[in-house]
Amino acid sequence: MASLIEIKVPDVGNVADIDVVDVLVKPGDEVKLEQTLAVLETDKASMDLPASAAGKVQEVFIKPGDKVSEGTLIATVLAATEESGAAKQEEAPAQQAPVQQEVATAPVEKAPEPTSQPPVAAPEPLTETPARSEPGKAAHATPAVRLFARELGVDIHKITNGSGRKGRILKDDVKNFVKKVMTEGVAQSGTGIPAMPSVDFSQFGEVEERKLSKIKRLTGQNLSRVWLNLPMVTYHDEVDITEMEAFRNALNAEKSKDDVKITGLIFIIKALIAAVEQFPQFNASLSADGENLILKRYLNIGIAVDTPNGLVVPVLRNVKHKGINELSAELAETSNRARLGKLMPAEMQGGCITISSLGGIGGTAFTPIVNAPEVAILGVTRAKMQPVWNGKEFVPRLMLPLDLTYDHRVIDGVEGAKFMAAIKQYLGDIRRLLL
Ligand code: CAO
Repeated sequence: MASLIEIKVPDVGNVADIDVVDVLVKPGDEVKLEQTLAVLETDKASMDLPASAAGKVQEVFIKPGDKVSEGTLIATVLAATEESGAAKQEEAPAQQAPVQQEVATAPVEKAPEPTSQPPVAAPEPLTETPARSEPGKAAHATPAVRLFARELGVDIHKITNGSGRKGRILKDDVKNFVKKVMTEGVAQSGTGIPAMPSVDFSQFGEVEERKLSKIKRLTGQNLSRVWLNLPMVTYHDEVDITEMEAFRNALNAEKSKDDVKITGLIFIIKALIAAVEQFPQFNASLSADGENLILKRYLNIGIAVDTPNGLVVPVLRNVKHKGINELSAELAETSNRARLGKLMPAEMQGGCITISSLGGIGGTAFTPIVNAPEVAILGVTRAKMQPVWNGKEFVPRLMLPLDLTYDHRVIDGVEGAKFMAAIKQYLGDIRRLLL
């Protein structure tokens, strides 16, 4: 006996119009449970939509380029009924809704948390949304121009006067529309920053144009907004982690081959927790009117993770009472899922302060951008052995460079320096974490 299962986009919070970037199955394909049916992309992550039932695909209702929301029908699957467990399904025709509330656990991004400090008046969104498009009324433009507009996120229906024959919308009209919106938006923000000119690089040599991933595009927009809105200062220092490293190596030596190894980052997380408890203004956000500081009694730490689709920031929750091993296991598991694009939206929300570690790669210093509405971010680059003067002689010590960027509206320079000094104390002598 077989039953027809409708696979729909599950509860995705408040996010609508999620891009479908790839559809990996077609009618007639046999799919296994949890096999990826489609890849969705939101502003922070590219995510797989897994099959919540095994069987033969009957119909696929989406294609790349579509936009989906919670409840959108993805596909129907004819599944062999099993007697046990969640796989047991009711037989029903595909049209009969809802046949079966198959809740695929697709990690789809929720709307970003409301920020406590709204950005300056942003340019009017360029993105085409079904709500704004005039149903049934096609814009007067060739498919190539429509594609060009879509790539720039422009709602072609908003371009009213095409400069082509009989008002046809041309590529230049799309470019001019973008320029106009950007310039007006910047003017509204009061920054007066002129738009970057568009350059035809092909006049200098061969070029290839590659589309940025959605995460990169939206991360870029967010970073620019933070950069323009927050007066940020980055304070650099370095800390002697020779003893900490000896302890870390000793701990790792006790571990078996299959255990998660402890990286230095875990000690940095512990030191950051202790420092935040000492300086609660670092676990705060400005209220929307900029008049009050919202101090948080909970502490969640965001960790910037590099993934093939771009930067994501999963959040380690309620870290105050978590130990080194627990944090290590959680970080390894979370960053692994981040790289596979399998993070749930909620896992990237609610951070209080972020760490961006480039230490596994190198560097001597950098200036990370605050993950607003948080007020500070700690950057880490590569520790290296250095000759350090101890009053009598130079001795080899392992020195770790740290970079603290903070929102200067909330954190004073002295507070920043004291906060860094506390982190240094904890990392320099980790016994202090017990105090
Ligand atoms: N100094 C010296 N060595 C370091 C180090 C440091 N500061 N930090 C990490 N390492 C070493 C680790 O000990 C590990 O060594 P072994 O392979 O010998 O065990 C190696 O580098 C790789 O570490 P890792 O990167 O896998 O692990 P981590 O816990 O240090 O970091 C994570 C985890 C998820 C933060 C990291 O993998 C990552 O994605 N970093 C990129 C973050 C990013 O993109 N930041 C930029 C954002 S823009 O502001």
